[in-house]
Amino acid sequence: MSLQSLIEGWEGETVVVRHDRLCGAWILIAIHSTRLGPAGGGTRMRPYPDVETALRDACHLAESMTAKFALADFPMGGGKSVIMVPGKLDAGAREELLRRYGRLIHQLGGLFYTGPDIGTSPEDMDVVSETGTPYVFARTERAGGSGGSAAPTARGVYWCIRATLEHLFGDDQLGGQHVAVQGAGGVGSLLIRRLVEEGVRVTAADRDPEALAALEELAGVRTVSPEAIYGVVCDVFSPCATGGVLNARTIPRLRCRAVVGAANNQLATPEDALRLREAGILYAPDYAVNAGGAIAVVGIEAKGWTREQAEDRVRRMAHTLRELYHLAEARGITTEEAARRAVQARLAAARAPD
Ligand code: PPY
Repeated sequence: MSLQSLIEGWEGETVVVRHDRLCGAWILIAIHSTRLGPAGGGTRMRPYPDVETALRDACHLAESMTAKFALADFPMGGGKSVIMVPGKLDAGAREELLRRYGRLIHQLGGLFYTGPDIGTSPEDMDVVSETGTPYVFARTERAGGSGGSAAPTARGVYWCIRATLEHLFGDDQLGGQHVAVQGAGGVGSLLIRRLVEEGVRVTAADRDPEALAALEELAGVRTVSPEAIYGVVCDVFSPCATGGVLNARTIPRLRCRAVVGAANNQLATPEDALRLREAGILYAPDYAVNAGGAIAVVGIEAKGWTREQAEDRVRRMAHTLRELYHLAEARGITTEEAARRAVQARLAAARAPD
């Protein structure tokens, strides 16, 4: 698909495209909606096969950010930035690119606020904010930020897993359940630690052997290959790595009662929500589950929330998820459709931008 047809076919508001001649990177910022507030979304940095694929990813992820903030009733719009890098950059070139990127964010003058995502860290946000301030969130605590979004994201997933167990079994007390976690990176590893601390058995997989090795000292964690994680007999499958993992190939292999995870855009296609329901698997819409990081970070850094206030808001996501489960049952629709309707209602109730 060409850039032209991608942009023409997208329902979002604005796309910012910058080719960085100095290092060959492409910076693609997708602003999906500013109806609820300025657009916010992380910065994903990685290679892609081509610019079209990178832009499609940015647009799709930006749309999820709109849904995430709307569902959490947080006054921000949805955007996402993708920096498509031409392979691995050396540390100096990478920092310079991040500074040029910060300058672009600054020039946008508040249209887009950013933070870390796959391929970028709170330390990177410190560098971006040198030129991009005040539009950069989730910097390190050393630099005056709230210290990253992985921990509140993991806590949000944790509360949503409990709400899901309660919905399925009538009891949210942890102990003895089994959760299969796909991805032991920033969010996945924190989630795994919390779950095993509370007596949950965890089976984990990650493409990076080092990430798995770091879990080996934890009692209660078993590791399997990336392919085997789908077939683990468990209560909850928790995708905490990349998107598109729930699809026609993987769903028939799942042996879980529910899917509750942190990854963005878990469904490969909208039909996969139906496929999950037909398989008898309760799906927690990803953007209902993984909003904790964005909400806590922006709340603390831009709204002056205390950490306790942020934690309250993160816990409230589990309540919203329970409501979605009930709505889906009452209406005979998928949980994804229930979430989509809730998002549409929030957006419709807001004043259209001038
Ligand atoms: C996400 O939740 O996927 C994010 O992009 C996180 C985010 C969003 C806005 C500011 C900081 C982090």
